[in-house]
Amino acid sequence: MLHTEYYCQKEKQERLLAKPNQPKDSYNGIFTRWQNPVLTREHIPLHWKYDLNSETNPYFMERLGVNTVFNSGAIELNGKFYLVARIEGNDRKSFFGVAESDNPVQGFRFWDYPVQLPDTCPEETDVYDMRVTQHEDGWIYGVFCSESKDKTANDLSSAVAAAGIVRTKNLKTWERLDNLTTLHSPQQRNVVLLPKFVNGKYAFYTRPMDGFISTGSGGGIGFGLCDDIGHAVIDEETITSARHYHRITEDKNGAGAVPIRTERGWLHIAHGVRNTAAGLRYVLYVFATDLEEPWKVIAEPGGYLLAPFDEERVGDVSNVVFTNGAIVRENGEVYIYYASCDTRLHVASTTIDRLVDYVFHTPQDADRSADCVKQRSELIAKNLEILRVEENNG
Ligand code: BGC
Ligand code: BMA
Repeated sequence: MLHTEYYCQKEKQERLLAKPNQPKDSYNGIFTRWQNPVLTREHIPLHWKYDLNSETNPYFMERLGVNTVFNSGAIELNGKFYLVARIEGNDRKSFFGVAESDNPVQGFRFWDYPVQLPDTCPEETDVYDMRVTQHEDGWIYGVFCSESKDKTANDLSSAVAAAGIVRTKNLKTWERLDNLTTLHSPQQRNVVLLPKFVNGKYAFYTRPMDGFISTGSGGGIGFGLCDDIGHAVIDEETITSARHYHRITEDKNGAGAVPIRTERGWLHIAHGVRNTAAGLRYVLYVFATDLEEPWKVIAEPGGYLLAPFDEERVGDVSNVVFTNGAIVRENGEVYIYYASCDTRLHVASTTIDRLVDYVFHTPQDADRSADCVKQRSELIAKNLEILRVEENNG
């Protein structure tokens, strides 16, 4: 006999999973935010948290609670939408879970078990933020952060971040490959595999950094090639989108979703971080790289694409939006899955055409207040002229 509370909780969850999503009533012409988060801790199957045996769990208590569901890889396969989400237990350890839906903005349901990632690194403490790349070699790759304790440091919270690599054909059985080695950077986070070979090699966007948190001398998002995906080693990392003083990327930046191939170039939805009195602030931004030489930035609008607004601003790690997955449909629709505050996962929708227009026609960062006012005043002057003509005609 199941506890009566099971039925109450189950019904509540079914209502949540069946809830239709609606676009939000905010406009910028670039993308549409959707009202309901697509994944939260309330989406976690009850049998992942409770012991359903009333004898061993008479109070129907959570035995293994889940704290948050957020940063998620994303892929469409055979007309279905899959999110490979970062799930954090009450114990702070993260793991991955696949949630599936017929609809890109609602109805995501976790499979029966979390991802059984092959346990090949005894020193690995935590795994998170998987980017899912459908590669032209026929495999689906997952590249994620593999975090271990830094045994050389006295500081208890000192850690080492590396890029773990797995591959699969069905998101069910995963083969673990060697972690990525970057010869010139001791740590890596936010590594993303490009879906296409470049000069016959596997191409990664990296994020060279000196320490676990600080990117130090790391100038921005890197790019590197490797021959053997089974033992991936990158020698040279070329900086693509760079960090800049007084821009949204001043403190750090990193690749986000798997880059989107368009006729004009690769589109990148990345994150930029600046430091504030209230801590780090994470926003999403966009840049484009050349199709043939994908380490060359060919356009980078000034400012952010998407920043934490309203209820997105508060959570475990406040003032953060982060993406590591987007789905691009054959009809040109784009669904950007972004988490707020390391707590829940949202979706914003747009199209390739809009993103291309955005990336190539949004002004670059003018870098100085005076020049920003000039930039805006030019826009205003042209617009006032248009309005004047319109008024005379009307
Ligand atoms: C956390 C990540 C975070 C990183 C750097 C890790 O321990 O799990 O969410 O990005 O630290 O702050
Ligand atoms: C990072 C990421 C994310 C996280 C963000 C904010 O460095 O790798 O996991 O969303 O910090 O805490």
